Amino acid sequence: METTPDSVAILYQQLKDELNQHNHRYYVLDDPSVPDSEYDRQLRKLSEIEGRYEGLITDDSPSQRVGGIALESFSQIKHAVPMLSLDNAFNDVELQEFERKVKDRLNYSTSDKSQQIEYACEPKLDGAAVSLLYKKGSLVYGATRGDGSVGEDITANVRTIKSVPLKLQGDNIPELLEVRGEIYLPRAGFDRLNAAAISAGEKTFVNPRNAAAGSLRQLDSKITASRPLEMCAYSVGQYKSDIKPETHKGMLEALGGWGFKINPFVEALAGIAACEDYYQRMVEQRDQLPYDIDGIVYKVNSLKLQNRLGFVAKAPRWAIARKFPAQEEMTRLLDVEFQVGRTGAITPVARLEPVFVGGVTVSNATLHNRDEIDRLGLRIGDMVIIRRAGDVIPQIAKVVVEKRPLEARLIEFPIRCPVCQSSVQRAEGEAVARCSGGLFCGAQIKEAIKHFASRKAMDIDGLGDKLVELLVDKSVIFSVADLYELQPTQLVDLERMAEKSATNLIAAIDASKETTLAKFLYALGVREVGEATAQTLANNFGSMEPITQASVEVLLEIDDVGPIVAKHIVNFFRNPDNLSIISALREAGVHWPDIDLSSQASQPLRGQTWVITGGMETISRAEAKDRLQDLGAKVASSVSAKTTQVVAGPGAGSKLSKALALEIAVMDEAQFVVFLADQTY
Ligand code: JCF
Repeated sequence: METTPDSVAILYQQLKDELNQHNHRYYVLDDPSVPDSEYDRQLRKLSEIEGRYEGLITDDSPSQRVGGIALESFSQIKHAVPMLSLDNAFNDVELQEFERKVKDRLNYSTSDKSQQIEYACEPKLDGAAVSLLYKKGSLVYGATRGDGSVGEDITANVRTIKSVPLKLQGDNIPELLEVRGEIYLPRAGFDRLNAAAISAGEKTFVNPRNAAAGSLRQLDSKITASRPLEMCAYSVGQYKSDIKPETHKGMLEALGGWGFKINPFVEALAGIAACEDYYQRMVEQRDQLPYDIDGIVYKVNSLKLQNRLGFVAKAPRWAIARKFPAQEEMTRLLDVEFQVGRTGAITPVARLEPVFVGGVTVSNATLHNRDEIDRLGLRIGDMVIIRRAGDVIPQIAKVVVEKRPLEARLIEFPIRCPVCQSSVQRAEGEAVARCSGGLFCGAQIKEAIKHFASRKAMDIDGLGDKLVELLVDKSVIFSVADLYELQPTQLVDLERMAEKSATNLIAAIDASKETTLAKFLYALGVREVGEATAQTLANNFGSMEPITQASVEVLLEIDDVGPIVAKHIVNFFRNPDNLSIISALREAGVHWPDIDLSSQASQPLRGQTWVITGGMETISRAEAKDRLQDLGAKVASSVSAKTTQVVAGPGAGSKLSKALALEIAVMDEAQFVVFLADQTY
């Protein structure tokens, strides 16, 4: 054996200390200070050193224990069958290595293709492992993994999780069944939990796994009950039953039959090449899944073969986890820049040292607003944990305070707009700061024009974002109205613009003059007025003038228009600059057919307010609402003196009583269906 140089011994001790520190933060406190990828790297480095200098290994090495320590505040449960962990493969070569070892041990030929091993493949959920014991079909206890041989009794907590059966269902219920599985928090639940934590001014969780583990460790099970946790079963510990499935997949199917949630992507595939293909397929699906997965688990499917293979230390020889690219990585915050949006909203954007995370290279992350910066306690120069999961934009999940450099700088939020120097204002109770420059601000002009030209608005083909920026930067145009005055020569003078594209663009701008009231309204970019609201406004008012003059009260009469939108609409049309842009556009020839409200014979219910209550058996509520709106009625959710007609389905309650008290006409579902059939379109 090699002797250990002093430098290696020092490095080894440092690594051990650091890893033990990470372990404590991660397993005991549920508050990791570095991403898993960093932890994995350090652990691999440690294993490498231990592989080379065996004499160094001590009992306190993180490699000598898998998992965390059982907390004393919960009582302990000894696992009769140890809870195993999984060895990792980080690439195809390591996966092939795994298969070679399996075949070697089973005396299978590595060249004869007829001697294929069948593997059960499944996504590896990123949550917290649990063991659930059932006697004669009833849940006896639930335990965490702990260190694999002793865990914590979290029975009260697991009982609150809806996907954990309290009593097994189906046939052939085993006398004794210990189910192993993963408790996890779907991404949507995680986002909700963190949003609630932010509004309560509390600390957020870094990722769904920490949130799940933290939720399970609550001494008050009411807190656990309030968290949208789920449980998915993936294997079996103790087992006493007359029926014995022969494969892992068969066992999972039996578990499914007894009422456990089983991952729908489980497949049994022959040979490691098919497993690599499965990995590729799941990598492609990963972002679309509603929960985080951090890899694929492959298990020798035959339980008899699993038995023959056995396990080493804490991991089975018959299974391996092929890891995905990490969804969290550590990198440095180089700078924070401030972007100005269409409505003047100032968004801080983090410029990062590029880092590969969740399968892509990330060099920017949004910081949402000033509160987010304060909440994170972020400084320029900090090491940060970037999380990118699902289709969403990368987020800064946490600052690694331990790694803050001496020269880290506080982030100064601008008091003047970085583009037009107008003052930045933040309305009472609003998280967003805005540039007060309005259409004086170059950034707001650019965004307004991009929005105006976009497909669902005026649909000006060939007027892309880059061109808009160029036109505004070169002072060729100052507002959307200027688009209609553009001359081909002005465009050709711009770099990169050929004569042909200039002519095409002018033609597209010309074609956009013929539009609809709804599209035009949407194109104006009134705050909070999306496509649907624009359509509603057009249908209700029929033409532009009454919209520009509508009061908040009048607007509130309209279904789907709330007080905030109403205020934005009124403010927009009170602004003389906006009115003069609208006039200029109309003078330039932008036009649309007005909607003749008086002759809307197809809308016999115009001016009426209907309320639907109770269930419906022959028509869905959504469809009933659509039909009524098509007929011109407003569909309200509560009964008042203004209600014209109530439709009461089976089970109608207080709304029906109120309608009867107010002597409002009521029809039942059968009458309603006949009524609809009588309406001719
Ligand atoms: O989804 C998981 N996190 C997962 C973990 C799935 C499995 O089939 C596992 C596991 C840990 C150990 N199987 C073992 C044996």
